[in-house]
Amino acid sequence: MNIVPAPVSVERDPAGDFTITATTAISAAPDAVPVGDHLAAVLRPSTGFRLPVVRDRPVDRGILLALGGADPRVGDSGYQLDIGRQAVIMRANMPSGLFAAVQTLRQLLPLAAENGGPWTLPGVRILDYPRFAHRGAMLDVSRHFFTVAEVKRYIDQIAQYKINVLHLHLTDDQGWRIEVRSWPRLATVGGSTQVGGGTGGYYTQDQYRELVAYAAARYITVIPEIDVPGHTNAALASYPELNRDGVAPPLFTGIGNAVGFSSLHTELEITYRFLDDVLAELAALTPGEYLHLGTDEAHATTEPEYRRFLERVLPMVAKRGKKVIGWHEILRAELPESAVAQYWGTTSAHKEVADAAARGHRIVLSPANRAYLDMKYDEDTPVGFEWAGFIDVDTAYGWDPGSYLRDVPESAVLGVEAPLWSETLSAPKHIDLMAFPRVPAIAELGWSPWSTHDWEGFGRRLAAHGPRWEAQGIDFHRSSRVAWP
Ligand code: NGO
Repeated sequence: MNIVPAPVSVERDPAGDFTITATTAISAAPDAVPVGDHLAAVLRPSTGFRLPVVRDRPVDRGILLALGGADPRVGDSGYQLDIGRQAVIMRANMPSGLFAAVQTLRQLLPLAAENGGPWTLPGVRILDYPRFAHRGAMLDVSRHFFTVAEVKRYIDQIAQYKINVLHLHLTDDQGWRIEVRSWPRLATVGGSTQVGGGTGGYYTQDQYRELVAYAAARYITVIPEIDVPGHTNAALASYPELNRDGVAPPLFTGIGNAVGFSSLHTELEITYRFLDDVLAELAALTPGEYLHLGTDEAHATTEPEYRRFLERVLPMVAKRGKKVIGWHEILRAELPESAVAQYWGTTSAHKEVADAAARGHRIVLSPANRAYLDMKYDEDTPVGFEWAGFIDVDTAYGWDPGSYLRDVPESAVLGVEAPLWSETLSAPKHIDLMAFPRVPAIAELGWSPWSTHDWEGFGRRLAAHGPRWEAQGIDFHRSSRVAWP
């Protein structure tokens, strides 16, 4: 069995194989009907079977989605999956757990099930739940814009690996990608281009809501990022009044070595009116608990300015009932304990981050030399950067989030996240290439118990996913570290 991420425990029962047939039905607890529908939607096109979803009715030979009655260890996100000759039974405490069970079930079907038959599932008893609460993927839609359909496609890809957070990097120097009704030029001007020029794009609030709902239906929470005070050229270019001299700089379509060149003006009062408006609209679009403020590489802001800026902006998030997350530079400011720092450094010791963990802050780990999906695999990778080194899939997989940063204990680690920055990524096929097979590696670090960690075994399981990705049209990187079939 080639389940990724590896489950907590799997017991095989060779006598218990279950075959999905034309008469198989799916019976779901009332609150689990949407998950039952999702399962049916995955299975129907390939099997051609009807697979009716019934509400909580006993079915003769069928697939059962039950809420409650699971081993207490499964918590909110885990599940039990029992496959026997007569039935497939999934049990969880919450629908999100059943959704995770469905992802496992999907991987247990023979590959033929992505385009043929027969549809036999191996007899198993699986108990499974995540190691970390936050298992994220970040997509930079600012440097290059990705359409709603393209982001949905990525959501579908990552959902299969039990990722539960999609962090959208919505603003940067090269583009502002979310409609803000009180400051409309942000999107219409700031979103009108991208790296290399071209038309860029932005999400209307309705489109953005649609993305959030699409993710939520897959138990993925969207964390929106408005990157401030640096990385703000697109905003400054949209509104002259945000600039000290009242003159808007030109739109920026480069990549440039001048990272961090732009900054909101921390001494201008309009800066704070602007951000209060933006964050009000963003909070209203966000069912999740976090708003991401970026806060990285504010090289054009002095230390006291940076601190005073955040002192003014942090309450704007809090008063809307949201918590703040920022890249780890945010720790330079005075923060509420609920603030989360996202570590993107390249060393395995970081004093400010360790001190923050000791003060009670939770940390999301995105070490750039392990988890950055925009790093090349090797010198032949056609897109990407190499400033944090080459990251082949064994490197992406080969670290323990629970002990990676010195003096950051596992209890302080909220989870892991794989950022995909898009300076060099102009097409969905580039997302495929950079995310696969590394996203499954980071997903496994976030989900699976450390006791399952084993590069050989992971590489073997991963290899079996290659043909599945092919069947799904994912143009993945055939890393030489993996013996693809
Ligand atoms: C850095 C920088 C981003 C770049 C990225 C490229 C962070 C947090 N800030 O990561 O603006 O896009 O590297 O790898």
